[in-house]
Amino acid sequence: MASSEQLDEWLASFERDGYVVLPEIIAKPQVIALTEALLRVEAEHSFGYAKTSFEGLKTVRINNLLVHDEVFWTVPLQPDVLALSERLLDRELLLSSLCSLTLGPGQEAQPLHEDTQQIPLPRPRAPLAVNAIWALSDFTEENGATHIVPGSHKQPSAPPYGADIDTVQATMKAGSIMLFDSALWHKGGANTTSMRRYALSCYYCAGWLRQQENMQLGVPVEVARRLPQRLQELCGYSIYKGQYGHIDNQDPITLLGVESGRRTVWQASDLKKRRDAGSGAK
Ligand SMILES: O=C(O)CCC(=O)C(=O)O
Repeated sequence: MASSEQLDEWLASFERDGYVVLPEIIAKPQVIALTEALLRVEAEHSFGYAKTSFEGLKTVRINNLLVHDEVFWTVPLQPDVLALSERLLDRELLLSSLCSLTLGPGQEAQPLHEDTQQIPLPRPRAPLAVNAIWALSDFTEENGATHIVPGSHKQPSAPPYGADIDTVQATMKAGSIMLFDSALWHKGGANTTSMRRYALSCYYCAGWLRQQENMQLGVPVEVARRLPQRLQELCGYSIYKGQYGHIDNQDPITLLGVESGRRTVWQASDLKKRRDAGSGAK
């Protein structure tokens, strides 16, 4: 885990530029294990190319990765990325989506966009979501390293969709992670090589925002029961600020067998009242 000085430095870059690259923070054996799992899942389920130009007609995207292999459970829990995301979104953040981005040879550049442009809130704004792009291959200009417009998270609007404007490419070594504000203007690059570009997108959102993938139904309950508790919370088995997401006043994590979940805000305020009255009586 990075030092708190290092985390502060990464956070300052993120806030200034809208992104930060964490160079080679994932060890090689983990990069290999993740890539091998992607290949195995792709073959087992005969996943083919995506069907839309946005997702990439020569790109294999495997969604809902948590259900496919336990090795993917480590991704949303990566300590440095999770610590930064918690500082940006608060500790009650959610995992919004977890998917692969395998750019095949001949994949064209994606249309320029930002990831929360459908959310009807004024810009510029505090981060609503942050995307962690995990490079499982070296990201090069030729194989489609993500294009970004540094500082564009501070623009008063999303980019004109697909606009042809100047960008820089986030080239990085395999094992590096680029974390960026969902409001940053960006796009996947074109892959002009004969090799695939392997990557993951681990996308977190504020705890009050709807997740991009429906994790409570998409991850079957028998899988959800086996996840580490922090990952269960990230999937939405949690109550935001003790108010949003409860089931009959219970923290949904209790449905997964965790004995005591968090109190609702209403239960907590009565408890405080009783405690204050009790201490006043002493
Ligand atoms: O593949 C990439 O580098 C970026 C993909 C992306 O931005 C997206 O699908 O929203």
